[in-house]
Amino acid sequence: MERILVIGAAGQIGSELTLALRKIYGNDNVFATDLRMGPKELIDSGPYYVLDVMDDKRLIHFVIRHRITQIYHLAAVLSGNAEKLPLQAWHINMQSMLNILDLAKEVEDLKKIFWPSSIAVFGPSTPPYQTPQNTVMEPTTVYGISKLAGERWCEYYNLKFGVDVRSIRYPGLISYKTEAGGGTTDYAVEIFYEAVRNGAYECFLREDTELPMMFMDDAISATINLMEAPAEKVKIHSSYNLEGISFTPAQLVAEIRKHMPELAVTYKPDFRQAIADSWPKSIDGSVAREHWGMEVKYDLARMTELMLREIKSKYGK
Ligand code: NAD
Ligand code: AKB
Repeated sequence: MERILVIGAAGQIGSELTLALRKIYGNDNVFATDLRMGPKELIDSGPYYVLDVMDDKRLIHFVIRHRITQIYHLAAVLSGNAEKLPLQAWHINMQSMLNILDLAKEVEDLKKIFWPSSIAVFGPSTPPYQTPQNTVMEPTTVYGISKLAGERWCEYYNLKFGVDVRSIRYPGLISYKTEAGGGTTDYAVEIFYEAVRNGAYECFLREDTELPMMFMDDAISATINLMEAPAEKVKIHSSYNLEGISFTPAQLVAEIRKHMPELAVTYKPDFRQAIADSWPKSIDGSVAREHWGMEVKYDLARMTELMLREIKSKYGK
């Protein structure tokens, strides 16, 4: 029987992934943890604990006491916030993952780790269109440097100690359950909330900034498929490229205006523009498709329609 620990469960991905895992493995077998209290649905549906992943002693006790067999480690400082406090972000992002990889090496029951990487591992010298699985990786953000170093550590622990660690380079994720925080792709979530709440949005990226994105349901399915794939199919233990949809703010605005023609948008690029400019515009996910059958169900039109419907219903509109 699997007993799963989700770290960073109150965040944008964790709040949805935890519920999806509880559906598969049973509510009582999926332990949600975070530095802060999470959404009600998460607390009411299964075990929820406040736990700091940096507290390695408490972490090891928790894993042993609850006989944890898999960890999804989602706690991190994202790209925009990391640029404000680079050394703190480096420390949190690196030390937390090393605590967990080391735990997996030592604790016999702990069989599998999921750790997310990002398109931020790529940099300005990477081919920007259909960025391949293996290519030049010279990130210029502290977040990207921490993700690239993290990928190298994952592969190292797999090669040296046989740790079964699996990873995906998520693009920008778009979802309606929990608002995004601290990232560069967050504009593509914020715009839906502001469109519904105020009918207007000031975008912090230029209108022609193309970035790789994905709807959360596709990302959750990919994550669970990768974690459930037979070991022989998972041939990469650094991280897999994930191909979703690519669009610019202007293209997203045009799609939203098909439903809300009155939406007013202005553009005021800030420090996150330089981060976005250093990232790829689209990703080649053929290796993930070939190895473990990655699939994408949501295109821009389907995602936009669903985001607006769900956020409107959240605000009773
Ligand atoms: P998020 O910021 O929404 O959630 C992270 C959660 O971690 C928060 O709830 C936070 O309270 C918690 N946390 C922070 N420090 C902690 C600590 N010391 N101990 C325990 N919990 C702590 O982030 P997210 O968007 O859900 O991203 C999750 C992971 O996926 C991160 O590693 C991120 O880099 C990666 N990722 C996310 C995206 C995206 O678009 N959301 C894209 C690429 C990669
Ligand atoms: C961010 O913008 O920092 C994240 C990411 C793509 O890693 N959404």
